[in-house]
Amino acid sequence: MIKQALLSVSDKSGIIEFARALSSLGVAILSTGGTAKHLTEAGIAVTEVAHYTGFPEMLDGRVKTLHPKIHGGLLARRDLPAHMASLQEHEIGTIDLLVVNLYPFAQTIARGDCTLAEAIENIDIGGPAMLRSAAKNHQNVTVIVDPADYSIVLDEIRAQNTHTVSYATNFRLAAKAFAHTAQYDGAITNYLSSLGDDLTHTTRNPYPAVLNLAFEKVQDLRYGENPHQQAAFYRDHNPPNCTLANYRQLQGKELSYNNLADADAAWECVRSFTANAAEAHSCVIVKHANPCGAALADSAAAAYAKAFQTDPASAFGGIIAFNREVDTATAQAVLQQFVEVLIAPAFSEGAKELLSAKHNLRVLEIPLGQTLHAFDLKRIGGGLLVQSPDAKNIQLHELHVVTKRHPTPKEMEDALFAWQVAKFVKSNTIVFCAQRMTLGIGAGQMSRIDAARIARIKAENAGLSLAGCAAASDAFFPFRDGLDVIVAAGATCVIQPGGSVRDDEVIAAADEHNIAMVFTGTRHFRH
Ligand code: 93A
Repeated sequence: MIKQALLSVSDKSGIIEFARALSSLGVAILSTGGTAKHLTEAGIAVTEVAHYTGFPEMLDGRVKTLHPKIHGGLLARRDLPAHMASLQEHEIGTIDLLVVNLYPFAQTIARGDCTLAEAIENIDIGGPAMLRSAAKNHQNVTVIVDPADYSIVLDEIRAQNTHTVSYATNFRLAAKAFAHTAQYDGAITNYLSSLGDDLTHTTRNPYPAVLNLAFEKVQDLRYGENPHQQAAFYRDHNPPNCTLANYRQLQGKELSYNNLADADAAWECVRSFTANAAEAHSCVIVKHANPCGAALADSAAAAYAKAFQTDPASAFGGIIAFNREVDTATAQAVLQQFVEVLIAPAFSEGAKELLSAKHNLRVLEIPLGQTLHAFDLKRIGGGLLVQSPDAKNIQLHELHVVTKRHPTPKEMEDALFAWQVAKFVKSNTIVFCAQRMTLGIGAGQMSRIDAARIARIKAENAGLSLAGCAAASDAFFPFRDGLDVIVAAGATCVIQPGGSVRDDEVIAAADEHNIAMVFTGTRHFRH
């Protein structure tokens, strides 16, 4: 039951009408200096908090409501006799409704001429403390931060002759109050960190506060994708330890923006093989965010040799990732080429020694594991797109052979390998594979048929035969033309999601060519 309310607002819009309505319902009103004056002038009876606590507002208003009589009244659990006895012992009344909105920090710093001292004075301390007390005790207390909620709460109080607000409303308002204080602290964090580490406050950090709420800044980077762009690396507060953000750099030059982005693409792809083939060594070479070679083999060196064969020209200056320890033989092979970054869960002592001769080469150690980060974020103009990561790994029982001819076990193995790599290639994607290695990768094309043509050209350039190989397509074929190119190149088995309105046409084409085709029912667009 709402018997006593505390009103302390910087934004005074609607407060007179709300207070008058509360008063007429018999609710006693406590209020801080400015709010009390505003209400008294409107003829509403209020008790000043200073009078109520017996303490004057102090330190230029820095201490107004920070008192046990206020926080005791907000925090006491009405269902616990011990809490109620404490209130009684200290002559503290319950506060059942709290209305607070905070010092206008964001508006203050938005003024171009705002000084640091002014900004600091506009950091509200007592307001957020009360909001948090009331919101924590939402079982018993109604908390309002937004004038838009005045009428909702009033309607509820009036509707119940017990003068109560429902638990559902209290809960919703509590969440809103915590969101309000979190945003408020975010704005303060943003402002203070924007002043930089330099205590003369002459440099500015260009990155917004919201980043500090969800992430922590690891470092500023020399530049972004291009030298005229500013950049920094932020990581999750608790990133899964098998993700890139947990790299340990053993040697080499400072990592750049593009190094980090490409290293992530390589690491995510290479570690994805571990779940399916626990014993195999996988190697992935990435250039400009796309794999340009991927392979599985019985040793790291063999996996590297196969991955490198796919596209030696593109592998120049690439990022190379392994899912197993890099040994001396592998280090020796890798050092034959120009490599930007080398990543593995471990490096043998011999490998470390060899690699150290190339002191510019960046070598990263990351623990192996399967955990994914919680969300993918992508900036768009004026907003943000959020999605769960593409964690789908196809299970054998989900595969559906749609052609008259079934894949041979070898074709099926090649197809599944191709499918796994395709997931990590930018769309539109066609990947040719055989013998657990990529033979040609067509990445990032606007049309699927061109992705197929490019994958074929890549294989030809590398002198690799596509006869009898498998091909994966990250999404369905809208027409049979893409499939025709793939079959003409030599593939005898195709794996793709299916789901096109022209699936029948595409399946008929596959039957006409006497190849095997498997539908996964899952698409792996990657943009
Ligand atoms: O300076 S404070 O952080 N110290 C306090 O104890 C305190 N209590 C409430 N600011 C405090 N407030 C804030 O005063 C409220 O959050 C509200 O924004 C403002 C209302 O002051 P007035 O009623 O004097 O206009």
